[in-house]
Amino acid sequence: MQTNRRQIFAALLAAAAARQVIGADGTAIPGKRPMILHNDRPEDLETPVKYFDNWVTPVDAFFVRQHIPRPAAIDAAAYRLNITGLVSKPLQVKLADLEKLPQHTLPATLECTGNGRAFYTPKLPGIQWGRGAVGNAEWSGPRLGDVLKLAGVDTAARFLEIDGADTPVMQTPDFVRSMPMEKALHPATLLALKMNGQSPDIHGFPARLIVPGWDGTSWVKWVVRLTPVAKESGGFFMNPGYRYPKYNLPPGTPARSAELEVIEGMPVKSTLTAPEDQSNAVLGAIAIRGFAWAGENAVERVEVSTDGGARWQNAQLSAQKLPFAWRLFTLNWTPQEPGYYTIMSRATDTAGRVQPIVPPWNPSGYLWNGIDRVGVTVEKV
Ligand SMILES: Nc1nc2c(c(=O)[nH]1)N[C@H]1C(S)=C(S)[C@@H](COP(=O)(O)O)O[C@H]1N2
Ligand SMILES: [Mo]
Repeated sequence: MQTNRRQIFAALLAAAAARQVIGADGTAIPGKRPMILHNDRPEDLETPVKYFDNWVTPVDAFFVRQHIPRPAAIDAAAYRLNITGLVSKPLQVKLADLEKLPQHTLPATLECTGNGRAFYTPKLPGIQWGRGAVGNAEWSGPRLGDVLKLAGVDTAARFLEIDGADTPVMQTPDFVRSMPMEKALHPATLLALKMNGQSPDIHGFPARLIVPGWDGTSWVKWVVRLTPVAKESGGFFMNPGYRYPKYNLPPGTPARSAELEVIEGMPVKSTLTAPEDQSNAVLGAIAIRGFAWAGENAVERVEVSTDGGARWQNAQLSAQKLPFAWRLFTLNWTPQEPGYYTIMSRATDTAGRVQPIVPPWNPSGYLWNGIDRVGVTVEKV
């Protein structure tokens, strides 16, 4: 016991020196800076907001959500992607075949459906994600439509079922998802082989889906099977998992299954990254920063308030106004007096959707997009 403790302590120190995440058993999670650890096996890692200074979130700072243990290391040469179901000819595609197809690069924001669950009242079970189950990366690979064309999709296929190499354990069933064929064949939907020009690594090596504008649940990692089907797939992660009320429910109430539907697009949302919540600042110029995103739309405007929402002013936005990807915002603020300030941010998208003060309640704590807020104490030195 004593030795074991000492070994774990040594591993902790070594991992801290190497800027890695460590699980409760002292094992390092490869390739990650210190993250907010929700679970270590399988890994659920949240990005601390202080890492969010760039438009592109580095792979070593990107959040991780795994429902079941990630597969044992996949050998690139042995990897096969099975295309089965409603196709002209079932195929086994090699990684080299995917690399031969035209490659496209798309910046897109990936957000876990449960990001912000911790902010719902009443409290909900499930991972208490705060602000950091989201990231923006540049994804490269063939169009999913070009991959499917290799096998030829039947006209009877209305949905695409996707399975990853991770397999069920004990009570947790396999992570299998489906999406309407229209979204699967959309030219922006990719089977990414690269993330920020690197291997996707723990984010689904060698191939993971990019479903721009849709919540993370559809972005299947470690893809090993694509199956065009006639009907939406069943399975735990389609039903009852990842469903959202068709109309708003009173806070704290459950939903009947007939009142729920599959989550597809994401709402408009902004997140403040500076100043840090509950921090102190010196009276003078203070930079307010953050990022905003809007599912399949682009961000049109971000307003910031420094007085608890009484007055709002437009923040400055990064130049690129793209669908699917977030925009950074900044506002230079010079408070005139010391004291405690509540800073808030509110995004509006190109479709006119505005971030609400109170997001609709839902029994699973999905899609939190309430106006963000941080508190800062400004002191005269
Ligand atoms: N094969 C597989 N794909 C998956 C998951 C999973 O558990 N297994 N989790 C999904 C969920 S809910 C999210 S939010 C994203 C997270 O992607 P990341 O770990 O690359 O951040 O992957 C999705 N794809
Ligand atoms: Mo998720």
